Amino acid sequence: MTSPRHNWTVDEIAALYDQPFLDLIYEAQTVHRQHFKAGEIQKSTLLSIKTGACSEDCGYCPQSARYKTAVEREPLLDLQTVLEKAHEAKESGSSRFCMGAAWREVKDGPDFDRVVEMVNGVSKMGMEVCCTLGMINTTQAKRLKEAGLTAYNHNLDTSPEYYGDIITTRTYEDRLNTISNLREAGVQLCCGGIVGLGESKQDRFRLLQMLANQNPHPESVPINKLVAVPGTPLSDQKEIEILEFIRTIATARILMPQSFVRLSAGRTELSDEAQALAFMAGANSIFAGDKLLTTPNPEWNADQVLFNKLGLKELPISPSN
Ligand code: SAM
Ligand code: DTB
Ligand code: SF4
Repeated sequence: MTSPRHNWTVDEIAALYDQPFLDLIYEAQTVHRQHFKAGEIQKSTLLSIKTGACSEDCGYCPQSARYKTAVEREPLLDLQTVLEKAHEAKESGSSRFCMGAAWREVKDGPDFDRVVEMVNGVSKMGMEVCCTLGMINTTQAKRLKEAGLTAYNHNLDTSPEYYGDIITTRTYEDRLNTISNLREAGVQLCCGGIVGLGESKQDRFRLLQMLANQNPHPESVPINKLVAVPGTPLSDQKEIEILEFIRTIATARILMPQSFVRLSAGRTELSDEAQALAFMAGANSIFAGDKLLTTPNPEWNADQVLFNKLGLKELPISPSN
């Protein structure tokens, strides 16, 4: 049994990532089976509760007010609408409901009060509940936790070195501070990044190192493949080679053996075979439902067919929730 480490060097990560592909997948699957039941995949449903008009300049994001994209801005949804969506998600087999807001940061006031009510309502439905609302302080994080929040998503996105090429309106340090505020509040962390932003392999290693050297590891690690959205600065970014994407997932699995590794954005561009490889490489969570926040995701039925073909099972909601 491999126990989690928090002192990975870039050279060690490079050696894992660059080993012969079959050896890498075998190692990742071996580690995976030491900690998880093979073939059990956790499904999360995403809902954008506040869409577009974001002040930040994240180069990949269709919700930034700085880029002309097809995203239509929408104010914060009302409580009832959100609870109905959560109910539908539960009925369709999701064990976790994640609400995302196109905010730079959480601001105290009526909107945040409403989000706290949403968290409370979803939690009472017996689902795991997750939020991604931008930067947050410890007091706000504690309020969400008391309302029933299971986890908070805040990504590092890429390496500290490449970060400034992608986002200029907040720093890597800001992200690390939010992560430490969440830990201080005792909230579980969902923290990962994006590949295919034009980063080098070295940047990918550094992102993985920044994630894996956190102690404890983030409980879930979303690995997003860039969705190149027209109108964003990265709209013409060349797609990352799928096998490199799979290598990233497999390396994440080996580095963070007890974390849920989530095959996140970009699934619509993956074939069934590529997704099967990602599961083989240790991914054990997906976003389910036909929409991520603003971009498409595979339809419910398509996922059902894939699960049947591969003999995968949905992870049930844990009894503590
Ligand atoms: N506004 C909050 C924030 O930035 O933390 C929460 C929502 S934001 C959309 C959540 C994450 O989605 C980003 O950190 C990024 O990793 C991911 N994301 C956004 N647009 C994406 C895209 N086009 N392709 C892949 N991942 C994307
Ligand atoms: C994460 O790492 N990926 C999800 C979730 N956390 C919030 C978001 C992906 C967004 C993809 C672009 C969009 O749909 O707007
Ligand atoms: Fe705003 Fe988040 Fe999109 Fe950045 S990723 S522009 S902070 S919604």
